[in-house]
Amino acid sequence: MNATSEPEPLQALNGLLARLREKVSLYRERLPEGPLRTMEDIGRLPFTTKEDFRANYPFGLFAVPRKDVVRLHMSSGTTGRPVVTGYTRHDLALWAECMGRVMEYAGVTSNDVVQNAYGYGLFTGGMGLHLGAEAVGATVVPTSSGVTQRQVMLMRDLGTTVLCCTPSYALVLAEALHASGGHLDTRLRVGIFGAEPWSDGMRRQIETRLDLEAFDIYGLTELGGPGVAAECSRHDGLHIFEDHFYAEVVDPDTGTPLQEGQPGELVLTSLRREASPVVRYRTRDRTVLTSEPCACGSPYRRFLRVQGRTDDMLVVRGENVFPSQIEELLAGFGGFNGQYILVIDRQAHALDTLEVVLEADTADEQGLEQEIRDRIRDSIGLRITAKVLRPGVLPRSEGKAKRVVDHREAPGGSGSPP
Ligand code: DLL
Repeated sequence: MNATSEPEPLQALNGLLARLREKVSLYRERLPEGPLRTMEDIGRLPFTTKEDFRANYPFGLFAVPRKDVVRLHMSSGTTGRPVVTGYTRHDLALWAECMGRVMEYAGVTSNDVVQNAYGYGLFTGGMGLHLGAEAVGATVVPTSSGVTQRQVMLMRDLGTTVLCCTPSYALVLAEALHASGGHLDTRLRVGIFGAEPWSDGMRRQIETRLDLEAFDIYGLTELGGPGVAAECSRHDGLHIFEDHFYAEVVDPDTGTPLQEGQPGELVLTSLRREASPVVRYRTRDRTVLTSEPCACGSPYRRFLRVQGRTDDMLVVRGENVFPSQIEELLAGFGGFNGQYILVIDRQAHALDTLEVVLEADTADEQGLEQEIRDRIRDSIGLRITAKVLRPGVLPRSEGKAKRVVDHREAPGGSGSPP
């Protein structure tokens, strides 16, 4: 696991800044003159935000002429214009290199059959994982997401050994596998899961139900998709591929760079991308950086599992909580099958309420509801109500799960604004 070391990060960064000043008007206006002397000087440069992408839609942030762009991907988000990212031929080669590394970290080789159930299309997941599987010479089965019964059939018939998809879809596939045939009877050994927050508790559930070793991978459209960071076999944080991406963690409120070990917002700079490079992109993802050496021997620093996005943090009666913290607690309850939603509401002139709605196989629903209420109050300090449903009732997700239903802002919703 050696870094491909050329060019050195500082040299790459200064080359990037010079290119951006020349080619991209937003950066020409914002970036100071002259090269940086150390990597840490990057903290003096301005941030790039999702709003910058939207304001420059579709090609305003591109650093090469459109004729040199051979691929576009994008993410829609919930509102507004999509975020567009472009790739030159060289960018695709770099992406394949990073994604090949993701596969190597998970121990995937040419002996493997990789079923890629990330969505193919504008989303970066499908094509990204596809590149990685091909880079290590595995046999790729590009199923894309959905058509769950066919996924299950192919998994058995083709002897799939590696499953790639979102963690929430992995749960759906596990359910379908167990429902058809009563026992697992697959050759699965590795799962490569990412694109949404998931707790360690969820990891244990998926690993047990699918009888595989689960690896967390991270990336985002603005940085070219998956392949920014990935877990190794130690499963103790995600190694950042620092020869391609420079990572900082900043205070989400002030933007001040934080020391390693302090939790904050991840900020990323792409060092080598040609078509859509970014400087100091504010991901809004919450994590912690560490340069403690990892037993796997990787030269790359790590960040801990991403808890969630700043915008997904729930603020209920003044308490801050990430859905993944609640998920982690739920995963400890026997009978819980991994399916849940969090419903937030506000009745007129009343405090916010949070109801945890989950599926569980239990004979004592009320007892379980009580236990969950107590556990969440004792661990997170949050008063909630719990509602246990029988398995199979909540909507299933083929991609990124929508875990939070917030009625507080609905016009004329269940509660009128106070
Ligand atoms: O989700 C890229 C990707 C595809 C990553 C396949 C991993 C696997 P976007 O749709 O732009 O891109 O969403 C990016 O998803 O800012 C995080 O909030 C979240 N996210 C991605 N990976 C993880 C992860 C892809 N492992 C946004 N843990 C990011 C937690 C993740 N959140």
